[in-house]
Amino acid sequence: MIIGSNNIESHNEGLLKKHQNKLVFTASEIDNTEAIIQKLIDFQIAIPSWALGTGGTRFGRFAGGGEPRSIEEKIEDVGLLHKLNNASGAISLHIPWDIPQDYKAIKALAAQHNLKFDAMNSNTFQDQASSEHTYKYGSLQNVNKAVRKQAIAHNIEVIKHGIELGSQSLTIWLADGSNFPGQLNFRKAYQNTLESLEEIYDALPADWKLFLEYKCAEPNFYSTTVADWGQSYSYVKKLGDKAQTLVDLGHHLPNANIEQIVSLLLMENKLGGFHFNDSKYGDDDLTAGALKPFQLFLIFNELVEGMDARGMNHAKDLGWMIDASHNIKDPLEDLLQSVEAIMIAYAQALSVDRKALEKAQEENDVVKAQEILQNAFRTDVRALVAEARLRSGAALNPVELYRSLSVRKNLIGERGLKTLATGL
Ligand code: LRH
Ligand code: MN
Repeated sequence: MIIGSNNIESHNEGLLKKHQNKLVFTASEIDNTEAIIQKLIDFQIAIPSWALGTGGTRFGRFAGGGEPRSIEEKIEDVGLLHKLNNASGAISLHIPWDIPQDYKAIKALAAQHNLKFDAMNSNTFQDQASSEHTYKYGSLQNVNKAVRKQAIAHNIEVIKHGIELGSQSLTIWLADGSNFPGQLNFRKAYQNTLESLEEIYDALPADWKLFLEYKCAEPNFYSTTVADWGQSYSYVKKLGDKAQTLVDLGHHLPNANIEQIVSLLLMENKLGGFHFNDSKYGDDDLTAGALKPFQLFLIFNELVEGMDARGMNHAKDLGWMIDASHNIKDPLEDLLQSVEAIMIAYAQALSVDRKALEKAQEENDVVKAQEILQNAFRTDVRALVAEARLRSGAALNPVELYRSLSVRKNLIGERGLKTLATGL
């Protein structure tokens, strides 16, 4: 299904007056409105290829119909999102769930939808029918050198796919760990993992990055070999400048101060990027900003502060990706909501009066400092996010247009009700 610019224009016409009134009011509340709008226009969030179908849990999966059956249809779906919000300009592939058969054709199709290929994701947490060795007891940590060799070869194969597609980064998430005390020698598991990562690191092209994603638990429930920011940092510090830590918001122990972790990794120039989502209990992979919007704002507040302190380019110098799983919502509507929530948190962080905040902090004026941050969080910046879309040819209200065009009904018409997308 293709959404035409005429669909966007007629949708925006109906909403323009109300939008302009809100924009005028918002601009009267926030100083650097124009600069914020430009930064929002430049900010692109990569969409995970594995989150375009219905996700599930071990207790069940309720497919919604019209799911993409191939990498081509996944690119079309991300193209739909990008047409609606002009803020989803990249797709992040997961191998072997999305092995490109014809690089040239896939690149041409992505270009047709103004999409780039963001980080490639390897998968050494599932056995493939063709696999000689099992990852039951881990991959890069495995006591068996042949298993580690297989996992290293897979990651190098993923890099090769990425080079052909124009990607410039590899995300490694390791399910490796143990379920019971005594099962694993932590020191040997660390050494095996480091040596294996070094072989993968050596296979990286000069202009590539390796993102090492940490996770506190699941699928292992006693120890995880890359369990937190500190362990990931210790690996990427040893690997070299091309290796950095990836922060998946759902991968922390309860009450972890993620914004402080972000601040430190940025200071150490070891923050590679994000997997945005939200959660209340575990790795729930829910819509970004749906449960803890203030935490998402605080994370962007540290990002703006830390990136400006290093003179970094907000749009280009970090990996901005969503990693979510849609068990009960239309995957495309859920992704539109996640992009919106991320844009709102970024705009709020850009509206913080940094000079006044610094002054309050230097004077230990705690109340003043709090008031400055809470004022930014309580300021409605949605008109700025919508204006950025309007100026870049997208829809003022993407979810509303998605529904009024009955996109899901059309996709079911094209693909059928029972289609299942590859992924989790
Ligand atoms: C692990 C994870 C990782 C992906 C997977 C789909 O929980 O966050 O980023 O490989 O989800
Ligand atoms: Mn993730």
